[in-house]
Amino acid sequence: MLGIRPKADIALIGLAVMGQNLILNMDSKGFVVCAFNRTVAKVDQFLANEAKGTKIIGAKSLEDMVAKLKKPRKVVILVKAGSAVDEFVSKLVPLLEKGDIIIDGGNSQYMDTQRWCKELKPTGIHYVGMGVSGGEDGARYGPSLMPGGHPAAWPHVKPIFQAICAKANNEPCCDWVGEDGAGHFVKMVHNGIEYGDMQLICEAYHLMKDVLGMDQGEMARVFEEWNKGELDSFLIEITRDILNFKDSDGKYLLPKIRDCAGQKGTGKWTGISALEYGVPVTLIGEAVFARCLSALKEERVKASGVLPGAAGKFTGDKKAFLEHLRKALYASKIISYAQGFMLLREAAKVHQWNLNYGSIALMWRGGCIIRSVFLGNIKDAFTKNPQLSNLLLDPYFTKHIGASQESLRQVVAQSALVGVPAPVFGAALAFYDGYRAGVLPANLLQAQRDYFGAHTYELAAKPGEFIHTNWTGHGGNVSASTYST
Ligand code: 2AM
Repeated sequence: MLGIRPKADIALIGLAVMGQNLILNMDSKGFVVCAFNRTVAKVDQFLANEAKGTKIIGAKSLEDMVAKLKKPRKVVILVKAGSAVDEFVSKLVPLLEKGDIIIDGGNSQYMDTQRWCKELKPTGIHYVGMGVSGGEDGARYGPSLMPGGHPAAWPHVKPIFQAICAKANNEPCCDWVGEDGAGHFVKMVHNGIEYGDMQLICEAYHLMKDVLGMDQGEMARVFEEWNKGELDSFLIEITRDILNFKDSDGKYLLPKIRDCAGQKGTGKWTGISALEYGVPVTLIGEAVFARCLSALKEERVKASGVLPGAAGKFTGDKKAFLEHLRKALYASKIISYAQGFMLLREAAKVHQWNLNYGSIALMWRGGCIIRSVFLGNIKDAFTKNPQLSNLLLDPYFTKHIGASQESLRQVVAQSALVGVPAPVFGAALAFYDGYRAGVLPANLLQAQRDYFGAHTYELAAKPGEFIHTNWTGHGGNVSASTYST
């Protein structure tokens, strides 16, 4: 390689559509990108087709790629999460030197990113785990980028990532998230919230269709209206378009689609984290389970002919109910995001990540699937008060949940009476009433635990002092300090 002056600003490994589009995006912003892929033939194909006429260069091997990079070298890996990332990082490390930067832009689990950060620390090679959201279009024209890892990497990659990311009110939807796995953790929670938002919209559609008997054109017009107000968001907008979409036979496509949801696992991982950190992220959990239930198509069809439903029919005012539905969706969104930020806060505490919640809201404000006007209000709330313990307690959101919670009750009650499932609306309301309850029935729960397992309890008047009662007269007076069920 002697005599060849390295000219690439950054390299990207992984020429699937996201990788190709990110490269084209970086190229369009003036950066010289070197492309590489496991199946090397794809590099030439890419250069001859999508990348034709650009400044993009290709590499024939990892060594070739590294030689073409300016220092400190920056390498983005965008391949299948898991072993493919591990393989590339392992191969790259011996080729790189202190100060070089590896950025994993795939959907890796945050624990994998934590592991690599720890492992590479002694080498001086900086590791970054970066959440990328926005799909193919986002990658090409402006994704939401959530980088975290070794902070020393940030000044070097910042100019590139903030140039290619989405902008919201001229501010970049990309900022440094935090240490080790923070970027991928935030991306995971983003995806979980996406599950919740989508399921809420699906439940609203279900209620419009089966409670109000609306046709698709009518529903599309309602979503069109909703998109002009507080609910203004990418997901509401595409729902309107999906409802309006007609197949080649001139009929609506949506009713022809099998009602079985798929999933790739990021919602599930948010749920697992919620359980692990003990944070009641009920809405996302219920959204994941709603997908699981939808997948039981054959069983559901069989049960539909056997199990009786509700006797009730909707007799109320359609227009009023639609307004309840809009407000219920808004209230549930506030609750869902409050839960998501609760999870971020707890994980940050455990891992000592210094998260900036306002900046996370801004990263999600544009470019990604959950982008919405609403996230601008969340950003404002955390900017005003970075120590805000819960979004529901921010004056703006307290006021708005106050104005919409009655509607959420109407929707949950009505759906129960007519037998149309609305599990995520229900989860939102149950959390809300639980969170605002000064007293919960956990006194009985503690008594039960102490009754059968001598797990002890505290008296309300003496918190912190654990005592045991001999409830039956024939049990012992010894409490169980290690036994736990
Ligand atoms: P490929 O084109 O050689 O299959 C999305 O699948 C991207 O991840 C592609 O660039 C693909 O490379 C890459 N990829 C998938 N599995 C891989 C593995 N086990 N090792 C390396 N790259 C992999």
